[in-house]
Amino acid sequence: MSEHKEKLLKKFKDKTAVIAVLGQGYVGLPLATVFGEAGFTVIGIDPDQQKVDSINEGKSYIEDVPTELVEKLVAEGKLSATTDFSKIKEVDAVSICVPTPLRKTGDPDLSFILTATEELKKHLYPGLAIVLESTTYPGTTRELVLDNLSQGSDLQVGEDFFLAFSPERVDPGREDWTTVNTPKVMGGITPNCSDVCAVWYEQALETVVKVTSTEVAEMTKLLENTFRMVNIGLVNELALMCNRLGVDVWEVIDAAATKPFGFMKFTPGPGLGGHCIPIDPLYLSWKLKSLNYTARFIELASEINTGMPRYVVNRLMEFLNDHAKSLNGSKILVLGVAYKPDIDDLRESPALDVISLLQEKKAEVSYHDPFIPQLRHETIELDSVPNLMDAISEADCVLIITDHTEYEYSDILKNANLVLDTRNAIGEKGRLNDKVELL
Ligand code: SAJ
Repeated sequence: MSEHKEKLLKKFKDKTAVIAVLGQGYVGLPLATVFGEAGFTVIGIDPDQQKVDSINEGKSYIEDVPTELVEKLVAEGKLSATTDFSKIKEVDAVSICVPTPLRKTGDPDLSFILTATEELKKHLYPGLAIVLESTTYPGTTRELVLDNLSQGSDLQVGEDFFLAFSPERVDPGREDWTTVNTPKVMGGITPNCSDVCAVWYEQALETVVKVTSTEVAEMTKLLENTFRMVNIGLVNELALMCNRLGVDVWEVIDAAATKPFGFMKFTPGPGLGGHCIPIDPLYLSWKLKSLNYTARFIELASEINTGMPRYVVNRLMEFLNDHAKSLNGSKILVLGVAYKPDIDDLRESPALDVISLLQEKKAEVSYHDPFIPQLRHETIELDSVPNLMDAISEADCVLIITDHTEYEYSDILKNANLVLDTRNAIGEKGRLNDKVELL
C-alpha cells in the first residue's frame, strides 16, 4: 500500500486529519459542520468575507445549520473559516463545494471549479485527498481537475495524492434526509482514490456508496436530477393535454398515484425553479452536444418547463376573458414567488417570468410571499403586500404560483374574486368552485 494512503487512512480513522471545505454555501457549510461534529478539525475556505466572519463569530447563515452548532464547533476549535486559500497547505483533505451555474448563453460556468483547482495546484503536496462535490458533466474531475493538478507535477494520482467525485445530495429545508444520513456516492480516479476518500467520508456520514470511477459518480447525480426534470416536464405537458381534453389533470395524477408500484407522482406547475433541477441536466446535454449527440428528452423537457410561465399567463387571460375582463389593467395578486414552498430562495423561480410577462401585458401586478419581503429582479421592483386579505379582496384575480404551507387557502377562496391555482393548493373546494380555475 502507498505510504501516503496508509498515513491518510490512519489520520481519517483517528480523526487527526485536518479538513478544508472550499465553498461555504448550502452544501459546504453543512458538510464542514458534519466533519467537525465527527471530530475533525475543519477550515471553511470561502472568498466571501461576510460568510467567513459569520462562521468565526459562531453564526450560521444557512437554514439547515443551527447557529448553536457553529458556535459550539468554533468554540471547541473544530471549525474556523478564512478567505486565504493558502491554508490548503496545512490540511490533509479538501472538499470542493463551489457553484456550477450556467452562463447566460446556457453553457456551463466552470470558473469556480477552475479557480479552486488553480488554488489547489499551488498547494498540492504528497498525501493530499481531494473530493469534488459540485454538480458537473461527466469527465470534469478527470479532464479539468486532474489534468490541471498534474500539469508540471511529478506527483502520481492514486499514489501521492487522491482525487474523487462525490455528488452533493442536499435538499435545502429538508429535515428527514440530511447530510449525515443521505447515502453518499463516491467515485475515484483510481481504486486507491475511491478507498481513501470513502474511508474519509465514512467517518462522518452513515452510508458511502463506492463506484468505479469519477465519471460514474458525476453521471449518477445528473441521472437523479434529469429524472426529476424530465418527469416534471411530462406532467406539465400532461396538464396542457388535459386542458385541451377538458379533463382535470390533478384528478388524473391523484388517481394514477393510487398505483402502489411502477408509478411516481409529480405535479404540474408554473415552471421549474431552483439552482439544481433546471440547470444540472443542461450540463449533460451540453457535454453530449460536444460528442455530436442530442439529448432529446432533456431538450424537450426543458422546452416544456420553460414554456410554462407563458402558458400560465395565457390561461389567466382566457380565465379573465370568461369573466369579461382583460388582463390589461386588471389587478393581479401573485401568491408565493419562491421557487418552491416554505423557503426563501428565488433562484430560477418561475414567478419571476410570470410577473415579467404580466407587466408586459400591462396588468397591475402585486405579490405576497411570507419568505420574500422584497422582489428586485431585472425590471421587477415590488414589495410583498402588507395586508394579504385586503390585497386578495381588491384583486381581480389571485394567481397562486407557490403554495406555501402557511397560507389559509379557505380564507383565500372566501375573499378572492377569482383564483387561478397553478398548484391545486386549494384542493377539492377549489375544483368545485366556479371562481377558481386550475392549471
Ligand atoms: N416541481 C414541480 N413539480 C414537481 C416537483 C417539483 O413543478 O412534481 C418544481 C418545483 O416547484 C420547483 C422545481 O420543480 O420549482 C424543483 O423542485 P424540487 O422539488 O426538485 O426541489 P429542488 O430544486 O430543491 O431539488 C432538490 C434537489 N436536490 C439536489 O439536487 C441536491 C433534488 O435532487 C431533490 O430530489 C429535491 O430537492 C427534493 O426531492 O425535494
